[in-house]
Amino acid sequence: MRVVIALSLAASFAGSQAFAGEYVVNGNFDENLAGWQHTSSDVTWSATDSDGSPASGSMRFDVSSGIVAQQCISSVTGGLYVESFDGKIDPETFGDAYIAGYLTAYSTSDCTGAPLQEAWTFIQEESATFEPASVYLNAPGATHSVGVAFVVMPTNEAIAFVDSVSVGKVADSIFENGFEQP
Ligand SMILES: [Ca+2]
Repeated sequence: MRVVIALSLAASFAGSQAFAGEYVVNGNFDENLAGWQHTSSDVTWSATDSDGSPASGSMRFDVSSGIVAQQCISSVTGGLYVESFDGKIDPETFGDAYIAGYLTAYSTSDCTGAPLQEAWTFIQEESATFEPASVYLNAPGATHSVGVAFVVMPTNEAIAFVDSVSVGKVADSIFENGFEQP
């Protein structure tokens, strides 16, 4: 019950509460995919930007099987994390597809070993425009790193984009007692 209350409050504060810093490196993909790891040449930088900016781009997936792009936020502690991003499954996609955005807490400092806690959200509708999505992770006290990952999973062949990735930690004081005020 306490967790439900905390997550509900988190949702209501997401729009106005300042985060204690930005944890993601190169979440706007201005020039390249620096800071992101992926195991396939099917993930490339694209000049398509979620805000239409000519000075920025996005991460593009052109995949016929599931693919992962990720980065590890190391040397962090437990608490409530929120990830927001913009995703687009291009209408040229053949068959169905989804973009899954994951946040995963690890006890190690480099996102290895068994996950302590995991949270995810999906974008499943094909669209000509980017759609916003967000997900909260209640990372346990033993957390020492948080993985940020995107999985694009097509039934046939999908073209998808991810942009404007941001991860913040919601102020601890809001959630120690489950209420806005201590
Ligand atoms: Ca961008």
